[in-house]
Amino acid sequence: MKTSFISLVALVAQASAHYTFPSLIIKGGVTTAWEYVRETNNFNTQAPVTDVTSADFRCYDSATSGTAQTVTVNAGDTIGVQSDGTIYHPGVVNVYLAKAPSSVSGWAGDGAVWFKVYQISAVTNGGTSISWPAQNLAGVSFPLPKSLPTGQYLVRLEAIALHVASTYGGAQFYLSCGQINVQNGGSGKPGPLVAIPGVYTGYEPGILININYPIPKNYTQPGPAVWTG
Ligand SMILES: *[C@@H]1O[C@H](CO)[C@@H](O)[C@H](O)[C@H]1NC(C)=O
Ligand SMILES: [Cu+2]
Repeated sequence: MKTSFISLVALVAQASAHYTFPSLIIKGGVTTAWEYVRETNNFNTQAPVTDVTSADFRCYDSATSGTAQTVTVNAGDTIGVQSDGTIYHPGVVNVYLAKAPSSVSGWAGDGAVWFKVYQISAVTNGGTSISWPAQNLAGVSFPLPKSLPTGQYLVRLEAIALHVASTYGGAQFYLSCGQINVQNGGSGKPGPLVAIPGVYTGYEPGILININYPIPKNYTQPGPAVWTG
């Protein structure tokens, strides 16, 4: 029963070319789907979030139990987030962290608590070409800064698909939140801190954009600067 359901999900994923991000990459290995990542509403439809002001823009888990286990890592480790397929659409990626006051389990992530630790932007060439290094990746790996304070964090990856982003609300956000317990951390002060939702209006030049014509001369990555520790 379970197997046939999973193969049906795989077929639907191929047909619609959407994707979810159900796994973390820990010590180079891909973890079981929804083990350390909060199950998202679209776990069987792969449909994106398009309203950047909605509550689901944070972790997309309003219709699921939103529970997951928490995996222990060290500050300075390279970890990642893995999709159930590939990042099929042209677009960019941002990875945000938020530190829970204590246990991350069941923590909502309210308030201006999120900071960006990684991004994959576009490559422009003065209007002659634009390319998308995140496109077709299956997973996104990134370093946790060595000075990241010890504690429990939500890890939120968003892959912003821009193929139909030329009208408001057209950009598609594929996102999920994992749970990590960071040990051996430092005394860095992560920032700038933003709220999610709240970080975007949807009118940013990197979100409301026609990527096809005219070819953009430049690309402005949405969100705050990356905190590198
Ligand atoms: C390109 O740069 C200009 C000038 O700074 C800016 O107004 C525009 O929004 C940028 N375009 C994109 C797609 O980021
Ligand atoms: Cu899609």
